[in-house]
Amino acid sequence: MQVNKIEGTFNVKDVRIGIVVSRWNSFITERLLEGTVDTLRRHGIEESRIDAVYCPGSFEIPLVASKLAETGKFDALICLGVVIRGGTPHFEYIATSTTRGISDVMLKYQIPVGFGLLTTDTIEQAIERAGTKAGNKGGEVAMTILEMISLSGQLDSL
Ligand code: RBF
Repeated sequence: MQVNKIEGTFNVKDVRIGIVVSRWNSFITERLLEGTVDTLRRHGIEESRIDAVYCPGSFEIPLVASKLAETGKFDALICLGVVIRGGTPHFEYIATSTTRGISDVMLKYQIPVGFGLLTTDTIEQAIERAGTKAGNKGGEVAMTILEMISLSGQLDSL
């Protein structure tokens, strides 16, 4: 193919990343945070360039992300939360509103915002995705964010 192919790499330098962590289901969100920071660190991002901001629950994530983005100090944000169905309609409300809110922040502020919100039927499924059977989604979202920082930089200088 002779097209100009534009794609991100995982090689990004001197960036500042903000992570929003929900305290609800904190024993799982802390594992997601560990996975995120470990992956960023192994790709050359110094921990001093990573800020982790805690909020009460997933519902609060979009506001915190929005305030961080508003500072203009972050190249990207990563949002971490765990919403477990648990048989109440709250699951749908919280999951839907948080998802939409995170997406809104990304589009409004034009910076990559990683979606690390686990939405599961059971607590076991959430544990599986936070460093056990199904890997660590925190690490996966960190990889996505590195790629998106790289891609955004290239698109900004087209
Ligand atoms: N927050 C989460 O991050 N994950 C949840 O699974 C979760 N479940 C909730 C269930 C109920 C019934 C309520 C009232 C709140 C829940 N929250 C959950 C907290 C929510 O995100 C928010 O912090 C609070 O509703 C306060 O605004």
